[in-house]
Amino acid sequence: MSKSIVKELTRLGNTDHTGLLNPIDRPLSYGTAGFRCLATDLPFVVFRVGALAGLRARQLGQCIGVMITASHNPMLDNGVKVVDPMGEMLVEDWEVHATEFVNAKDDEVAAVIEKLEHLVKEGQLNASETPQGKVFCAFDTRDSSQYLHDAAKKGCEFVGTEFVSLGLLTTPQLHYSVRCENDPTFGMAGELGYYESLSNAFNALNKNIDAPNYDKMLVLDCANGVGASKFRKLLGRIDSELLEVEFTNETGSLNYKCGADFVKILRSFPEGLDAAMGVRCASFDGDADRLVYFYRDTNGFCRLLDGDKIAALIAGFIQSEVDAAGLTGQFKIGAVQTAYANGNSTAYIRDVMKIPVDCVPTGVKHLHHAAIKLDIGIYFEANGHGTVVFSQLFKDAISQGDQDNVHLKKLQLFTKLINETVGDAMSDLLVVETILRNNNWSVEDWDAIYEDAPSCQLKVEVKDRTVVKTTWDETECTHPAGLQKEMEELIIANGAGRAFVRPSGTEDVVRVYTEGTCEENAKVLANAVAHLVQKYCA
Ligand code: G16
Repeated sequence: MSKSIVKELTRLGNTDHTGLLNPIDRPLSYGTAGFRCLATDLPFVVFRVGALAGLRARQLGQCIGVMITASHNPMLDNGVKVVDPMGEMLVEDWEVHATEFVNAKDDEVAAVIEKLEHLVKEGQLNASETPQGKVFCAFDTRDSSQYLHDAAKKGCEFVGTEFVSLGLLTTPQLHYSVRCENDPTFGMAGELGYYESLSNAFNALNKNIDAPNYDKMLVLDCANGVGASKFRKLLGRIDSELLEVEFTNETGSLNYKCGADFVKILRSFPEGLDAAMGVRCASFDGDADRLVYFYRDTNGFCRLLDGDKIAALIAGFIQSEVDAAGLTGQFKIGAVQTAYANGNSTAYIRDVMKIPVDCVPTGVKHLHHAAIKLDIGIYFEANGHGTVVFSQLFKDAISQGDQDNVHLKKLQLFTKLINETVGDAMSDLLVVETILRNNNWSVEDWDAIYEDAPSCQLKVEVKDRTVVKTTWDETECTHPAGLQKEMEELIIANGAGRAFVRPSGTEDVVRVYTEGTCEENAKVLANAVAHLVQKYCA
């Protein structure tokens, strides 16, 4: 950890890490990614979140996770989020408690803790024995992460709950471990269990498949994040006849000019990666919960295969395996996207593949909730964050069916290969590679399943991004009044397309997304909308 950051954190967060006192004069809110801001603002926040997680663990008598990361954000940011017992995001009413706890003035903290202790007691009344609960905590490679981990430990111990440090992990590895700890049928908690389960499933799904169009060589941009060392460990358990990886961006500046977010937004190659034509490349983000693919086309341009294309690839594979296994029509299969999904991906999945598509607000918790209503719920955000979830009904059917049916077997292995708890770049990468080999596809074959509608994404810096408000599904802007109307006039003047804006939950910006008749047209529209945002937010 760099000495200056420790010094600064210590100054702001008390020497013993407790940071109980709130030195911030602006409200913080538990959003899609938990609390996220400059690391120097976080010690007291993480201390309180550690305490909150400890109370939640005791309320349920189960293991709860605390992840310290700011994902794709720059090195100087950090964040903290809580993982609920099944590896899912924190339940909504506890998000409200978290916001209240963190914003409590110094003289209000005791009352908030008392209220939460009351919830713990209520939880314990409903339990047959007094549950203890524990907290698993992990962190990413940021300079501030270890320090903040210590603050979480102090907070958790402050409320008397056992704290177990899992050290440096990817975010999805922590989600997976929490789930396994509470539900051992899911797998073995911890890094080793994770590697075993994924590599066994991958090796079994890929062996003895003759796929001349599939090239086992992949170039991987690790965003200089935690995914680099963790994917090396996972790869060490994978048959080298099946997959070879050239690693780039392993130890440089975190997320700087590289990583999934950089490649997705700029649609260009990350720094440090110069791929030859047609070579399959992939990018993780800083905490390895997002994945995008890309390659250099015959014109030398970077072609992006984002979360939408990954979703379409997975949906096609699952649908054909379900049909081949003789299960057609027996289970509800669906895809879940957000308003950011490329219009042509939605049309392809819904109209060509005939798989229903649901649209929900940004944030993995919204996608996850919609997906678990299905037997096979495929959810992906365009930014590369997504996974597949299966109902118990479906899992029982594939495990109790005819074990000589190779397609049932494949589906069983697939449920082990994908990390159902949350979007996971390492697991999703192995899923994509498996499907490409099974389909005997090159990256160009995959890219050709549909053509993306020309689109553009921009970030607009404004004084206060929270003045921008949208409808539930984020497709229309409700505030500031007049902005939506002027945007619609711009779309008409532009000749075609769509446009929407929303405040980011992880960065101090308003995001603009447009689609148009061609790249230039989408870009012109995006720039015009960005000017409108600046005007209305001035
Ligand atoms: C987090 C959430 C993602 C969501 C993203 C949105 O991503 O986990 O589900 O898509 O925030 O960010 P924004 O609101 O800035 O567009 P991550 O990868 O940063 O944890």
